[in-house]
Order: sequence, then structure tokens, then C-alpha cells
Amino acid sequence: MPVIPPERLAPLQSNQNNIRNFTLLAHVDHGKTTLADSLLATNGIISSKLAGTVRYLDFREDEITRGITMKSSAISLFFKVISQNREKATENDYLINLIDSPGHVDFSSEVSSASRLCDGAFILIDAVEGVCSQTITVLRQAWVDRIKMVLVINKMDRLVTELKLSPIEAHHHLLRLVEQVNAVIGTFYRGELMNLDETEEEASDEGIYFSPEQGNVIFASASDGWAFFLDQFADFYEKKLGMKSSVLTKCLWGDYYLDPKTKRILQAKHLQGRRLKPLFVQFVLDNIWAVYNSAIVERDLDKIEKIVKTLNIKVLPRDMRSKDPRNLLLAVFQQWLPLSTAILLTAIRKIPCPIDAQKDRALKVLKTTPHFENVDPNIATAMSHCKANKEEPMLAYISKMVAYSERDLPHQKRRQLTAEQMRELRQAKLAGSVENSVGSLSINENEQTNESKENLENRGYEEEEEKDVFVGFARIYSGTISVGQQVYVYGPKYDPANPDEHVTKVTIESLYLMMGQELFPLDTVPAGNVFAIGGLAGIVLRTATLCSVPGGPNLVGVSQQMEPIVRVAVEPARPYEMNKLAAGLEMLNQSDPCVQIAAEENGEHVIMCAGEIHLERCLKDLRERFAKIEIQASQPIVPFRETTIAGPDITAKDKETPVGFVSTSVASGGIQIKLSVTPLSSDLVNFLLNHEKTIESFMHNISKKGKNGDNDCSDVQKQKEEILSSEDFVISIHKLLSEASPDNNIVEYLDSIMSFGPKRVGPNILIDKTGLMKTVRQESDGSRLIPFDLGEYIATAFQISTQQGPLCAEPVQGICVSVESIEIENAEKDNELLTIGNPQIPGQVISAVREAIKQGFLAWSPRLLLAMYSCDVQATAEVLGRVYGVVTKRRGRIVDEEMKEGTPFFVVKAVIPVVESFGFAVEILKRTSGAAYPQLIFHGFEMLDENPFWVPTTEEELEDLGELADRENIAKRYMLNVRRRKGLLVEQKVVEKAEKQRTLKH
Ligand SMILES: Nc1nc2c(ncn2[C@@H]2O[C@H](COP(=O)(O)OP(=O)(O)OP(=O)(O)O)[C@@H](O)[C@H]2O)c(=O)[nH]1
Ligand SMILES: [Mg+2]
Repeated sequence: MPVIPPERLAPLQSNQNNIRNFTLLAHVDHGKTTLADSLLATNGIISSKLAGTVRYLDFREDEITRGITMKSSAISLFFKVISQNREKATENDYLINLIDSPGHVDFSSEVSSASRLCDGAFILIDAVEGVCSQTITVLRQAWVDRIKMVLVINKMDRLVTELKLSPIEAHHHLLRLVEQVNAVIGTFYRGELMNLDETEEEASDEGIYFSPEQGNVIFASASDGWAFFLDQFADFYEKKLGMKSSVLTKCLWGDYYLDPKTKRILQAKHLQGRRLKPLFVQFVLDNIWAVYNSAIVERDLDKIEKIVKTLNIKVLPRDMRSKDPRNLLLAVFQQWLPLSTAILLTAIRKIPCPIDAQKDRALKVLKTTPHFENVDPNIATAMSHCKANKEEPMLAYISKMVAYSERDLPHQKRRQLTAEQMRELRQAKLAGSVENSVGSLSINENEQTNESKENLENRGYEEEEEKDVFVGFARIYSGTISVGQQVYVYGPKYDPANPDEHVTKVTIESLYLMMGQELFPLDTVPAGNVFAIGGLAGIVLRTATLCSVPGGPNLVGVSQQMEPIVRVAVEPARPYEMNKLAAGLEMLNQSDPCVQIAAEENGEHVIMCAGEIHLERCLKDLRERFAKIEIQASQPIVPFRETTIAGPDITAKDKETPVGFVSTSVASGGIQIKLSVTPLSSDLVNFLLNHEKTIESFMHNISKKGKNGDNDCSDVQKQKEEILSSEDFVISIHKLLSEASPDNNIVEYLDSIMSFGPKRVGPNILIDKTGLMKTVRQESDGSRLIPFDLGEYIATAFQISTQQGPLCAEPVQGICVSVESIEIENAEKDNELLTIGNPQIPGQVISAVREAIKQGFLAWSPRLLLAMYSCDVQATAEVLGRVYGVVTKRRGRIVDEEMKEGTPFFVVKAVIPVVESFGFAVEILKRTSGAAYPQLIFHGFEMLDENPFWVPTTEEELEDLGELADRENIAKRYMLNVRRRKGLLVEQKVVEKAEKQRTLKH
């Protein structure tokens, strides 16, 4: 098939009825990129023989070596449909804008950016693995974005070759699978119903579920190049059975049977004991199974020849005799049930064109944008009707910035790689002979084989310093965008109620059609298209709205993002390259919505990522594309939390003083502060963690008390957290406190809350039981220091103490610090030190209170809290033991184990500490011989129930643990590691075998 040139595609952008914008979404490894291959083959970008093995859209080196997609990429394709009716054949040319997205959880922000640009999504599911964690995530994303979904049950071949199911068993399995997916959709639907206002109308659930008879389910094997939807078989059997195709379609799925005598269709209840096969088995699955059985299992060429004849297709003798049975399979299936035809025809039938899609969705999306009521109604109308005239307001949305090598831009355009070249390169890369990504294509001269050298020379790649440029991934909703046009760029914080802020005016420099790793220049792009836009680096960081007029809507919605939980500090290997590093980090920040970059107070640059794989990709991008320098990265830094509890090992110093009670004096004397530290219950801690905005507003009210009454938290209201009134907030704390420890008298002082911490909103409370700090200064006080003056310093000490806990300077959660008394010596004694202007006072008070909080904290039984990942691993019974082994070795625990119905798989749910998770996925892969690829999702903090300072003391403990207590104290190890990293004091037992040393001395 000759390559279809982009010049042929560009004119199709104006025929909006014939455009389809869709994305491929799925759990990791369920076959998206493989499926995309077959679609590319229809445009001659790769040959159909190689489709399914090249994974053309995975062109980064790390994608090739790891075998997973790490970024989404878009490609525009041409598809001609010839429809024949009685009189004549009509031809229709379609423009297909396809976005392949990554399935790995670390890159889920890519999924949201892809789905926002599209009007539809093909949701792929591995027929064997079924619904997995990311399947639910992508279903939810598509549901929230209101895009049309089509289900693709992929890897059908595995049912025959691996599970060895009979067609009847496979039918049951598939029925159940579709039910499971629909159950997920059902939960979204019901969830939405529950959130409806009384005034809102209930949306009908018609058409939201997947059912093959409606044509929104495709059965496929992407690697073997086939797929079908029910209509295809119904059309095929229409004449044979003398039944209307539309009737047949309705009965081909489910419990319908053909009466062999009467040739009528029966329902199960009319079978009267006869053992018939459901139509789906008889007419669909049996045929597919027959091809697999004769081509692979039995290698029965006679049978294959018969099948070929019946299907009226041609198979070359070369393919018939090929040693690789896949060639034979491909030869049969690509003619009989070509994958691209099933997918593209379904896209055209089931996914709305931009005009219809925007009619349905535009207002729904717009209504969720901030202060939509201030937006010019003309813009909303133009968007709902997808009006493309140049006079209409132009509105576009940039969902992410992508780095392209300058060489890939059209003015530097190199020859396009053919699939063979790409496969060669892939093999060369895997063999380690080519460095860098395909995008950059620089070659390691020494290890090049002659053959590949020749090939590469032919392609005319010369080595030169390359530059990266940023291009925005965008969708235009109304009007037409043109090169040279002046447009407004609304930043993510832009608000139509305040239309002059966060707005920049720019001139459009370049527009492109996206062709995978290539870009093709365009002069204009009309409404309804997905395209790329250049020249916005530095202006658009990640996402933005473009509009030709001021005061338009802000389309940048709040997208679900992964919590960046893993940090690494980076520095250039050569210190003088610091500037390059800083510039590189800025580019990384622009290119990836999920990464966070920070410069620490100590000058360190820190990258925060979603997980190990994401981190690897960021570092690689930084080294090879953005900073292009050698970079040293610290070991990944994982956050901890510190807390203290009423453990069994606490001992009060004396009976009079309660645990956690501390009395302290400032260094120069004259001020004595007594305070007590008490642990808070985990319920209260969770409540406080979930109500940061309420705390902010509560504290705001306290400081404004008597002035304004309740705070209007208008900017805050947009957040998801339900903001409680101050009264309700205190009532809730009161309830949680009394439930946890009824004898604690803190509840009586809730009107004396001074602060929360750390960062003034954290899960720790500071209370002034003395009430003295509320009494403001009077003139009669003169310059004499009074307790009121100390309030600020005590609060600062509390903030610092809770931000950097006593164990290893990690944030504290779950303590209440109560100030019990403050005594300041009588100033009449003429103590100059105790006057208000004394500059030593703040420092002395802060350090005394910090030390006191530390003592109070340590008087209880301190604990570390570990950041945890949760993960699902699918494993067969044989490797289950090994999965358990790996989880236990990494100090994780199994929380659930379930047999996946109809498969030999167990789904194991485990939680493991983030700090032990590095290399976990790879280890599981190895131990299960590649059967499982676990994905780690941040789960929250969990307490490690071990006091890091604990040493055995009782005889029993010593006996248990040996004289040297050499059973490792894990909490202590974690604590010391963090202390070491932060350069804090690390006390270690240096003399381990003192006795022996003594003997040596003698
Ligand atoms: N047996 C079988 N294997 C398939 C099929 N489709 C894809 N695969 C294999 O599944 C693996 C993953 O395929 P990909 O296409 O990379 O999957 P993906 O969904 O793009 O993965 P990510 O982008 O990393 O989420 C590859 O080894 C494919 O060869 C299929 O229909 N049958
Ligand atoms: Mg992929």
C-alpha cells in the first residue's frame, strides 16, 4: 500500500462531518499500540505484515526496551469508505485523528489530556485479564469527559491458545466480561444520580452500556490482525440463513439458538432439552476457533484450504507453507476480518463527528468551567455548533506541551522511517548497538554493524547537536486558527470574572498536522480538529485555552493527577553546568503535567514524580533531551511522617507528672513555660487532613473575630472539600476527641485553639490552656513582657516542631500541644532582659519551646509512618507463592486475594512501603516469568508499629533477641537513613563487641 501523503489529509480538515477524533485507552499492556499498528498499515505507514509487531507509535528508546508506552502520541489517517446501494457506489473520504495513550498508572495524566481532546475512545480489555485497575480509571475518565466509548475485547487469541477454552466456554467468558465492564459503568451512572440536585433532570441510561448487538463492542486480536463487530457476521449470514441482517444482529449475542429443522431462531426457554449451540458460538466463534486449530494446533493444511475456499479469499502458497504459523494466520485473518476495517468502520458509525459531539458536550463542559456566566454567549454558541468560519470566535484548548526534536520539524524534515527501518532500528537498539531515542537518532559508531551502518548512511542522518522545541497538543472547538493570527492565551488560573489577569496576547507562529514523531506544517486549522501548535514555549507551561477574543471560557479543568510521591535531588556532574540543569528542569516541567520541580532552601533542585518508572523517564529526558548534560541523581527520596502514641512501652518519670508534660525555662532565665504533648486519635488526624480548607477558613475567622463574622471562602469553594462552618468544625473535633479519650480535658479548651500545624493547616493542634495569650497589651504594661507577647513565638516553635519532627525532621502528625502555664518574672525587679524590645527573646523562647515539644513527643512512644503503595498483581496459582515472597521481602502485606472468575488467575491486592518499592515491578516480572506487571498507586501513610528507640530490656526480650539485640529495628533503620541523608546527628553504637575488645586489651 503506497504511503498516503499528509498533503492529502490537510484538505479533509474542513469537512467536519467526515472527521473522527478518538483515543485508545486501556490498562497497561492490553494492546493499544499494537492495535494502532494495524490502523497505520492502512495508510501505508507500515506494511500489513509487520503490523502488530512494530508498535510504531512507541518510538522512544525507553518505550522500545521496556515495551510500554510512556507518552501519548497522535497520528492523522486517511480512510475511504465505499458504500454500495442498489443504484450506485458512493465514496466518502474520512480524516481519522487517533491518539495512542499510555496505560501505565505513572502516566495517567497523559490519559486525561488525550481524552479531553477527543470525541470518542476505544477502551481495550485483555480478554484474559479482564477489568483491571487502570481499566476502571480510563472508563471513569471517558465517562467524566462525556466522550463516546467503544469496547474492544482484545487478545481473543489467548482464549484459544492459552486458556484453551472451547467456543462455548469462551462465549460464557465473554458474556461475563461485558457484564463486568457494564457493572463499572453502572456505578458511575448511579453515582451521578445520587449527586443530582432536586432541580436537575435524571439523565436516561439509554445507550450508556456496552452491548455487541448495538455495535459498540468489538472482538479482536490486535497481534493477529483481526477484529469484528456483530453486523459483519450478520451481513455474511443474511443470505445463507434467509434472515434480515438487522434481525440476526439482535440474536447473534446472548442466549439465542437456531432450530436446525425449522431454521427459526429460538430462545433458551424453547430449547426443550435439545443441546444446541448459541448462535454466537455456531456462527462466529466456531469459525475463528477452526482457523486457530487448523493453522496452529493441528497444522492441518487441508482444513485451512477448505476454510480459505469457503471464505472466498486467497492465501499465497508461501504463506501456506511458512514455518511461522503466524504468517498463515495473518494471511487468512487480514482478508477475512481485517482489524482496521472493524475499528475504523465502528469509529465512523459510533463515534460522533465533531459537530455532533460538540452539540452534545460543549455546554456540559462549559458549565463546569469557572464563572461560565461571564462568558460571551456567542462563544458558547460557536462551540456548540462547531462553527468553523473565520469570523467566528476561535476557541482552542492545549492539553499538554510536547518536546519535539528540532530535526523532526518540517523545515528540517528528514526522510520518514519505513517500518522495516524502524524494526531494524528496534532490533539494533535491543542489541545495544544504537544509542539514544529514535527521535534523536544519534549512533554509536563503534558498535555499528556494517549493515546497519549502510542503512543509516542511506537515510542521511548526520550527527549534530539537536535542539528540542515545544509544541502544544491541541483541539480547536470553534472558528479557524491561522498562522500569523493574534490570539489570547488564557493561563490555567484565568477567570472570566476577572478577564484581564493571566492572559497573554501572542501571534501564532506555526500549526501542524501530527504524524506520530513527525509534524506536517499547516496554514490554518478549522474547528473540530486535533492539531499541534508551535511557538508557545515559555508562554504555555502545560495547559491553556486559546481564544481570538478576550473574556472567553477557561477550558483547563481540574484533572485527576497522580500524587507526586517520589522525589530525587538532581545536580549536574560538572558543577559549572548548573544553568543548563535549571533550563532543562524548566523544559521538563513544561513537558510533563505530572512532574513537579522545586528548588529547595539549600539550593538543591528536586524532581517529584508519580513513581519509579515515571522518574526514570524524567531523568532520561532531562539527560538526553532537555539539559543534555550528565546529571547525578540522589537515591529516590521518599516522605515519612512522625507521630507518637500511647504505646505499651511508655513509662512516666514520676507519678505526679503526666506523660508528655514538660516544664522549660528560656536560656537567660525569667520565663517559665509548662506545656504538655498528647497524641491525637487517628480518626481526628484523618478528619484534620481532609479538612485543610476548613482549617484555613476557621483560623481566618478567629483572627477576624468580631469584625466580619463568617469567612466567605469563595476561591476555596471550588475545591472538592466540603467546607464546614466554624461551629460544625469545632463540634466535629469535640466529638472525635471525646470518643477517643473521654478523660482528656483538651475538649474543654477548644475555644482556645491557637494554631494548627505544620504550615498552619496540618493535623496537629496548639492550644492555649492559660487563656493568657488572648489578653492583648495594655498601656499600663509599659515595656514589660507579658504572655501575649510570647504567643507568636510559641506558635512559631509549634510550626517548626511539627514541620520537622524529632525523629528525622519529617512532618509530624497527630499531636496536641497544650500550653499549661506561662510565668514571667516580675519586671519590677528591673530585669531588663524581660522587656518587649529585647532581641534575644524570640530566639530563646522558640528554641526552649521546640525542645520542650520534642521532649513531650519522645515521652510517649514515637512511631514512623510510611508512605504506602497499593497494587494489584494477577498471578496464576503456580507463581502465587513467589508473588507473596516478593511482597513479604519488601515488608508489604497482602490485603486481599481473589480468584478471577473464569480464568486461572488470582488477583492479589497488596500494600507495600514506597521506600521498599524500587525494583518491585521488575522483580515480580522476573519471579513470575513476565506473567504480571504490577502497578503501584499511592495509598496514603501507614504507621510502622515499632518504636525506633526500642531496645530489649527485660530478660524475656533479651532471651528472644539475643544479647546483642541484633534483630533489626526497621523503624530505626529508616530513621537513621533519613537522618544520614539530611546530615543530622546519627548516634550509632560504635563499639559492638566491647567484651571482646576488653579481652584483647589484657
Ligand atoms: N496474544 C496477544 N498479544 C497481544 C495482542 N495485542 C497485543 N499483544 C501483546 O501485548 C503486549 C503489549 O502490547 P502493547 O500494544 O504495547 O500494549 P499497550 O496497551 O500499548 O501498552 P502500554 O501502552 O504500555 O499501556 C505486546 O507484547 C503485544 O505483542 C493480542 O491480540 N494477542
Ligand atoms: Mg502502548
